[in-house]
Amino acid sequence: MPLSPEPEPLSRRAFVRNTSMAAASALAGGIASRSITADAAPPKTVPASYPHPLLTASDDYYDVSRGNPKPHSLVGEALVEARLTAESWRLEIVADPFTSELVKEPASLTKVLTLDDGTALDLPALIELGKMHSVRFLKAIQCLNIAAPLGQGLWEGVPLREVLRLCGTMKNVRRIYYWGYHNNDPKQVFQSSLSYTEAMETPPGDLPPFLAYRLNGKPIPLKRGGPVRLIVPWAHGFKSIKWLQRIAVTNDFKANDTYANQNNDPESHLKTAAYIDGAPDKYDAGKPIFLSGLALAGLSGLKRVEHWLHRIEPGAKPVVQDDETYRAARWTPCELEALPTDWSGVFPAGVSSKDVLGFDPKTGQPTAWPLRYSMISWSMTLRDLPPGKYEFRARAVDLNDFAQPEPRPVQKTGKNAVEVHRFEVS
Ligand SMILES: Nc1nc2c(c(=O)[nH]1)N[C@H]1C(S)=C(S)[C@@H](COP(=O)(O)O)O[C@H]1N2
Ligand SMILES: [Mo]
Repeated sequence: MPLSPEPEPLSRRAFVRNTSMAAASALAGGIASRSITADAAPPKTVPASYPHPLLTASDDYYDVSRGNPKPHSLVGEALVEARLTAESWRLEIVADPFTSELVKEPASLTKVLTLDDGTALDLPALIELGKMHSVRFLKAIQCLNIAAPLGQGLWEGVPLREVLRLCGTMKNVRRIYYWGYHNNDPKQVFQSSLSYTEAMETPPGDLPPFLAYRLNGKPIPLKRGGPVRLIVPWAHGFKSIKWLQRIAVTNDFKANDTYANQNNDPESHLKTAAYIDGAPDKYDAGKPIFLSGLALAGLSGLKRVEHWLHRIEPGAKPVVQDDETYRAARWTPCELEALPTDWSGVFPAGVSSKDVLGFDPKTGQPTAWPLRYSMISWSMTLRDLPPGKYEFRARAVDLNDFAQPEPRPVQKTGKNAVEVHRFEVS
C-alpha cells in the first residue's frame, strides 16, 4: 500500500477521450462518472402514503454509486478481499508526504495506522471508541446534481476528530482527505475532503462530521456504504463517502473532491428546498385535489412551504421563472407535517430521542422543527377548481425569509429550482 494519496481519477488524455460522453451524462457529478455511470434523477412516482416516513428504509434510498462492479454487488470472498465485511473492514490513517512550491513542509502524524504494520483500525475498535464518543442524528442525503432528496436516516457513529486523535500529534495538517473502496482502479476513485477546522472543531449545538457504523438502529447495510461511511452533516452526498477505507491528513490546502470536477462547488451546503411528489395530471371536477412533497431544511433552515396555483388561460404564454406573472404571484402556505408527539414510534427500538443531536436531552423533543439537514413532508388540498389547466408550484422559505431558489449564486452549488406540477381538471 503506498502511503501517498491515490492519483486523480482520469488523466488529461482520458478526459479528452471521454468528453463525447459528457452530453449523455449532463447530470453526472464527477469526471470518473462519465466513464462509469451518470447520476440520473429518480423517476417521480405517486407515494404509497402520506406523510413520507421520517426514516427511509435502507433499500428505498435512491442509489448514487460509482464503480464497476458496484462495491455493493460484491459477494463472498470478493467482499472479504475488498475488506467490506464487518470482520475484514480496516481503516488506514496516514500522513500525505505532499509538498510543493507553496507547501514547504509535509503533514505528519506521530502514529500512523496501516495495513502493512497491522495497526489499521478495525470495526470492534471503532465501536469501542463509540461507547465513549458516539453521536447520532437525523440526516437527509441529497446529491448536488439531482433535484430530489435520496433518503433520510438516523445515522450513528464516532466524530472524525476522535478517530484522528488516535494518531498522536499532528503537524502541518490543513486538510483531511478520505477515500472509499474503488475496486483498486484509479479511474473509479471516489474521494472527498474536509478542512482541518471542519474535522476538529464544532460550534456548540452543531453537528460534527463522523464515521458512521449504524443506520436506523442497525449496522449500515453494504448498499448504503457499510460497514463504515463518513457522514458530513451539512454537505451534499458527495462528502459522505461510502465504504470508507482510507484517510490521509495533508498540508495540501486544496479540496481534492471528485465532485470538484465538472464545475461543482466542493464546499456547497445542503439547500433549503421543497420537492413535489408525483401526482396525477388529470382530475375530475368537484373532487378535492391532494398534492404533497418533501421539504429539506438546508444550511439556512426552513420556515415554511408555500404554493402558487396558476390557471393557464388558452393562448397565454408560458410562465418563466422571474417573469412578470411569476413576480406577481400570490403564494399561500401549505401544511407542514406535524412534530411527532411520540418519538419512540419514529426511532428504532433502543434509541431514545434524548440521545439524538438536535433533541433536548431532558424532554426528548427537537430544539427546532424541522431540524437542519433533515426533511419532512408537506401537503396541500385544493378544492372547487373550475375545469381548466393549472400549474401548481411549491417553494420553501428559509429562516432568513429568503424564498427558494435563493440563495442562488450558481446552480452548481446544489439544485434548488422551484418545481411545478401541471394538471387538468375536467
Ligand atoms: N465510495 C463512494 N461513496 C459515495 C459515492 C460513490 O460513488 N462512491 N457517491 C456519492 C454521491 S455523489 C452521493 S450523492 C451519495 C449517495 O448516497 P446514497 O447512494 O446512499 O443515496 O453517496 C456518495 N458517496
Ligand atoms: Mo452525488
